Amino acid sequence: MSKSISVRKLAMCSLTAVVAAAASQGVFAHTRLETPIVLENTKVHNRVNIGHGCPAGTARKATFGTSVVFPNAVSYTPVIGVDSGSGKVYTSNPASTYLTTLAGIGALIRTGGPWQTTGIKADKLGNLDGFWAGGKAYDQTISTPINIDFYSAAVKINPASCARSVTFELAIADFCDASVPGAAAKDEEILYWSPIPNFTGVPGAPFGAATADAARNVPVGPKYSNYDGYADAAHTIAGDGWGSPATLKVVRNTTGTPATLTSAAVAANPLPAGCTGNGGAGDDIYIYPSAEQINAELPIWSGTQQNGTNYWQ
Ligand SMILES: [Cu+2]
Repeated sequence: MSKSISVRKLAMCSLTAVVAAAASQGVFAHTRLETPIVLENTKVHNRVNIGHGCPAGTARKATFGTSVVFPNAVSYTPVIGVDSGSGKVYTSNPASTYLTTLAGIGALIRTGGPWQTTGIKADKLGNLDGFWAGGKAYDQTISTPINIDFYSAAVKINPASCARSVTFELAIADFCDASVPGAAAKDEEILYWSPIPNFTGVPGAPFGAATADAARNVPVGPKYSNYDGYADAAHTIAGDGWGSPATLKVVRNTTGTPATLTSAAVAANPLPAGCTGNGGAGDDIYIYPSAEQINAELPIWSGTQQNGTNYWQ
């Protein structure tokens, strides 16, 4: 008797835990990478996880597709921030100052995953800059995240730099209604996880909506890209979408990695002498895709190099 009660009680607790987990996913899980922090020079089977659909409120609208862009520093000039311990500061140094992997950061894996219709995005040189996927509406009111598989590249940090990490800021558009043009879309139609480089010294900053208010933490100013996602000021939820991009942080392997039974040793990439950032631990570097790249590559084309039929812009 007591045994059956305790089993029943256990089942109830489990159910409560599941419901609580589902609820917190709806509130807290944004569109983010499954593995957002990786070691340098390490290719990772990664995923874009779409945690919830479009607003308003808790009755999120179903997600129909996504468009994902990684910064490219070969065909475009990204905006770069350096944090040496007191916040990001703009630098006009080229990305090659900090990285030797300048493009080709995200390569779609054709898993036959949640969306059968997919495409890759590349620059004119064929560097992989991202991908899109869509074609079926997934109600995420209660259900699990939607996962899009891709490889994040083995990114190398320039040994001569003082970078201890390099973080790529992604531009992502999640579609709940892809029939609406980007410039006119409200949050309930397209949710933009937009990288907005609002920090010290960025030319043209601060960027933001003309209808900004302090409660939503949206600064006043001009747009950054055409896909900032503040067309619908009323529906912008703090922390959701605007200025809340998914990120891929690459950590410098300063110690090296010993050999294991299944892997070879990896040599250390120590900081050079004389690095002063963060008390000598090195600088944190942030790479934002240029507005030019977002405007060119976030739209969806049938061709891989922004050519062929335009499906959405
Ligand atoms: Cu969210």
